[in-house]
Amino acid sequence: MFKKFITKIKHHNTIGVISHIRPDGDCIGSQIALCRWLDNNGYTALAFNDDDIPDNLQWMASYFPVEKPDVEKFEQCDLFILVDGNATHRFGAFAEWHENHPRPVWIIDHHPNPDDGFEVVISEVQASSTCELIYRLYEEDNIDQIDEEIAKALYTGIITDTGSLQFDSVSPETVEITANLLRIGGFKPNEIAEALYSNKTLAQIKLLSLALKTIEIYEDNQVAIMYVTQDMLNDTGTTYSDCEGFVNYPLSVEKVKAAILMKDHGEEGIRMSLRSRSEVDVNIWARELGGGGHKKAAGAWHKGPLDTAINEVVKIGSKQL
Ligand SMILES: [Mn+2]
Repeated sequence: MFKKFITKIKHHNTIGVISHIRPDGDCIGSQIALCRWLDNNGYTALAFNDDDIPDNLQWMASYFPVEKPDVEKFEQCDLFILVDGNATHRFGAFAEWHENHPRPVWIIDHHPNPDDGFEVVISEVQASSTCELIYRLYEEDNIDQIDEEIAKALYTGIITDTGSLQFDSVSPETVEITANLLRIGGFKPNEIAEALYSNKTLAQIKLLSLALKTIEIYEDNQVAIMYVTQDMLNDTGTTYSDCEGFVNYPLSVEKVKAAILMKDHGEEGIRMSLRSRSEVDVNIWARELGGGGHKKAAGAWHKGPLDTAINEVVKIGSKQL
């Protein structure tokens, strides 16, 4: 899968690796593990992300520095690799800069329907995560280059993108790879799980309790919707970044096939996270709303207000029930 990639990259020296806006464990894990591979193999790697790295992933950033976009540093790069996304607009300031500064762009990703125009495309929809793909890069090149830090970064991406190996994107190979990473890295699963999940503040739990009260069921128990408003954030002293994982609660109601978390951003509209645990394809659902993602997890915006958003979004989703 990476044969051409490994050969072709020899023509480059300074490589900018960019992870998508609103970063998650998979994009940061794959970005860091790829930068370490580049570094190990004599390239100069620079890592960029528009947004702050979430608190529960900060520990990973000590393995390789992830910087804010910097035009002067962009200028130094003779190649860019986008990880965990397949449309340039998902990569923030780089997208705008690149319009006027054409340079080759490659992608490594597992989302469906990549945009045209990328010079090298490693796109595997069957892969559980981009980190699973970066593991295969090491496997095809030199697996001995995976050290404890790289193993932890790759493991984290796989765990966070698969709901701790629970989603149907998980193959026997995914589990074998995570086992190998534990063996190579010499760490225990609880070490990463605690860093990722056991760091909730009391304010986050109070916000969760307000959000849980909003769960309503639609379409004969098949769709569950939960929402968070700015008043709830004000009452608990939280921000929307504190809603991580909330959507799993409406999704866990019995018989529910798909769930949506709606975050009311007032004038800006409603930000929606859609999740499925059935044949319902939330990527199709979100695309009809101008968003997108995967079959089982997607996102979109609605102009609001909340009541209208709920009615319209349920109506669109009901076509798949
Ligand atoms: Mn991913």
